Amino acid sequence: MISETFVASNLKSAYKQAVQKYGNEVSIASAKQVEYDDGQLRCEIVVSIPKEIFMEKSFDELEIDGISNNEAGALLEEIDELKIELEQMRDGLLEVNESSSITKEVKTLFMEKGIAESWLDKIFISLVNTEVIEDKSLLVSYLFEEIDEVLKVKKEIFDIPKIIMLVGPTGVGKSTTIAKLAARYAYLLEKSYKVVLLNLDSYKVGAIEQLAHYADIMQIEHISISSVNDFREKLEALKEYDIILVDTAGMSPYDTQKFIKTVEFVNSDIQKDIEVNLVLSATVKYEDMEDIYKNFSFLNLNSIIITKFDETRHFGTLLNFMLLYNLPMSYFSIGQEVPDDLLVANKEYLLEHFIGDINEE
Ligand SMILES: Nc1nc2c(ncn2[C@@H]2O[C@H](COP(=O)(O)OP(=O)(O)OP(=O)(O)O)[C@@H](O)[C@H]2O)c(=O)[nH]1
Ligand SMILES: [Mg+2]
Repeated sequence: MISETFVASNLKSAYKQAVQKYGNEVSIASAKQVEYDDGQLRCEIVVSIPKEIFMEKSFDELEIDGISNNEAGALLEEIDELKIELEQMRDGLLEVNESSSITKEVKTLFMEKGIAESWLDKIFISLVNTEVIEDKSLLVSYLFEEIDEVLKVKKEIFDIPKIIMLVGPTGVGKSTTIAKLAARYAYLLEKSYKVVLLNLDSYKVGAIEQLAHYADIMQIEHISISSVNDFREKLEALKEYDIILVDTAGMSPYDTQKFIKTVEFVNSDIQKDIEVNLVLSATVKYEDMEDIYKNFSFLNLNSIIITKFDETRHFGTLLNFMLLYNLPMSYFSIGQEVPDDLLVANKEYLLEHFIGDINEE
């Protein structure tokens, strides 16, 4: 192992520097706060870098001429041995984590709330031999900070004309959210946008009526689309509109036929890109998450709308989805009322709910 010191204003930034330079395999050997001559407190960490990685990074910047095949072979062999050593050390570190009662307690707490073990392990490994891992509240705050850093929010930008399509599993609240968005863009912002609703949802009895009902109340134009050709023609004819909201049929992640149809719409040859929002209920089941992402990601997802915030107090599964797939969030639906129960997505709201759930322990 090779040691190197990194200095930054806080532990996390110092660790980040080390990771940027040497990758995720570095581990913190020690950490301390030091007062510098300018009166500022800084965090000094000493990281251990596996020899193999240190060599690799150093050699990356060097030109090595005339290295013989034998020498290269020996070097590769040594690297292989180091790799095995490294894996053993990694396992050892995991054991260290497992045996500490604080990490165990915090890990169980977050896992019970839905956060993936692999995600937590990655963080715990980076904290071995630091004070953070020895203090429960420090460790919990560190995890919240990490979550906050990974979550992404999509800014509401009106680069009009704009086509916004909502896709998602059945009954998650796509049509209700479309109605809320229509009201927001047409009436509730400083500027009024010219909005039209399109409905690709022709599979379900009552689906067209539902959206038409909202459209009539809001006096917003509403059009049903029958085919990809029709879609193309209608978009061409609707050029003077600022925002075109497209509702789609709810799809079970296993309904291949509907997927193929929707992919055709998303990829149709039109002038403007479609901004595809996956609508996901905050009550999503852990077992369904992966299938939902795998299947819907074929639709070039741009962002996520989370609905039914009011129907659960447990947000870990949802948060886990965000941490794993890292799509930006655009809006939150927090109830059935049109148009009131809609928020522009913000991390604080989601984190506050998650922290509330954790603190109920
Ligand atoms: N509690 C709660 N209910 C909601 C929310 N958003 C929508 N709903 C309700 O969920 C039900 C289904 O809403 P829809 O908007 O029809 O859902 P959808 O995704 O369009 O459904 P399909 O088109 O059948 O796939 C309705 O009863 C809505 O009032 C929400 O944020 N909270
Ligand atoms: Mg619908």
